[in-house]
Amino acid sequence: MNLPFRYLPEGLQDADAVMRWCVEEPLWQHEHIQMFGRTVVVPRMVAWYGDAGVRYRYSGVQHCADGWPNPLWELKVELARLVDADWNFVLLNRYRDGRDWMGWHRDDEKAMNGVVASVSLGATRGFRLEVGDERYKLDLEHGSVVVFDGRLRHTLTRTRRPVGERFNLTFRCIDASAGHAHA
Ligand SMILES: O=C(O)CCC(=O)C(=O)O
Repeated sequence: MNLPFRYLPEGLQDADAVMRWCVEEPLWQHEHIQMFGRTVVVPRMVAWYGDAGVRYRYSGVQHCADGWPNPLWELKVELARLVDADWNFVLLNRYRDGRDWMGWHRDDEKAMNGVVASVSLGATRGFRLEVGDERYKLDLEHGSVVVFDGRLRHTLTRTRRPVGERFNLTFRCIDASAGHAHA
């Protein structure tokens, strides 16, 4: 069967070390975005890195990258070997517990090339991907990588189950020449 994603359950060599880094180092932010004409605080925390000067704009907010700290650079190199692709930006999401989530959406900004390599660290959480009438459900485990076309509708679901913290790192390729990628 031809699936619209590739799931590598134990894709990463040193998931524990990257997770420790995620707890300690990034400057995690509460993000405010525009939705249906209103400003809302997103139910998770975010951070981002990438090639210096690369800008990724979504939901009315500009995100400008300023380089790759280790271990993210090493992780990017590892992923490029696993999946035959390369990225110039990574968006980090921190889901503090089961109440943090991400609603159905598409990452279909003009500047974004479709292929996303999405790394999961920490608690297992439910991910859904929709292609036409089909819905696919994946439980994303610690140290896993899922590769998919970010332009497909997808969501990270909420849960009432007591779950620990989870980090998600989506490696993306932003086209710097697409007009609206720059401020
Ligand atoms: O946390 C996840 O696994 C999903 C993240 C996501 O959908 C996104 O960053 O666009």
